[in-house]
Amino acid sequence: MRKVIVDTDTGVDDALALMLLAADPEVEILAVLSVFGNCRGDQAADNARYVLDTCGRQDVPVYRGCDAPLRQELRLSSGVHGDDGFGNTGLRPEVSVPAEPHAVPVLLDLVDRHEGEIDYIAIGPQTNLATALQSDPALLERLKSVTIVGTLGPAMYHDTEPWADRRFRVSRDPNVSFDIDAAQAVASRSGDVTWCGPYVTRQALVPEDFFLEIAASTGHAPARLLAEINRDYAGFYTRSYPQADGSRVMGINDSLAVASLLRPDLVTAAVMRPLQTFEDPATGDRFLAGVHPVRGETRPLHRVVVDMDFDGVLELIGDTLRRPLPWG
Ligand SMILES: [Ca+2]
Repeated sequence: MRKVIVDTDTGVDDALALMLLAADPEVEILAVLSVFGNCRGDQAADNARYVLDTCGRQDVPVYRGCDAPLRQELRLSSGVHGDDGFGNTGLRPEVSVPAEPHAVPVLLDLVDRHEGEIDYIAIGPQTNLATALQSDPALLERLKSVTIVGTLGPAMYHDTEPWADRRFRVSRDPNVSFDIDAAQAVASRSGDVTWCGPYVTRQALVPEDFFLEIAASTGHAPARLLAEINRDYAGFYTRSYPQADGSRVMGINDSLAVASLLRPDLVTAAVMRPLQTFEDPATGDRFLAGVHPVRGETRPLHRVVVDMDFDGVLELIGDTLRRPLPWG
């Protein structure tokens, strides 16, 4: 049984990613930790609670984590996921997640109890992980693995300056840009760390009908929840990525990272890279990117996913959502 901790700013694509983990009989979710990002941190915690309750997984505990970045000003993705992270549907769990105990001490305690056994998956800003690293600088090495949604690039060639390579600026990277100091703190530590960023995740746009059809044909509660919270989110993606046939599409970003953990065979290309921050000369925005190792490289090398079997991921999602409850 795989032991997993999920760190999420629970918006729409996080909900689907959580479902993949909640449905897998080989996964024991030790804890879900909330973080600000797609919505406020307290909303992210309650949204995670709502998703797990909908999946019949009242057994999985949710803890409230960091509500703000380490140093920079708080920003949220409410334009994409709605003010509540759930497309302004106003769905709330029966019981809200309490403010205490805080997610970071819970994380440190779980690592003490399950040294080297935990797969950590961060699908929001990396603030909880960076805060825990302040108490335990070796934390990443004490986890079995860390999978993170974030970072641009990676650099494929020696002769390309980061900013000259379109892979570095193909997309926004909200999880990193919302707390660049946290991203940098995590990137500077050794461990079995995999980054699955927008360069990969934005290639996977799924027709909204895929989810609506499963919800209608199965009537299963998790699929119906997705169909409900997807509406505004699919609207955002369809405006951003207009389709020739006018069909509505949506991103499944966080699910790709979860799929890369649960099904490593679906990762078709990845490279080992040091990560560094750099600045957009036009806007001053800071980014994290996998760059080419230099001779005598001393920075830790992390794995950066380059490509995935998107059809395989979609099959995994379809199989999951069609599986009747109970899950787990
Ligand atoms: Ca997320």
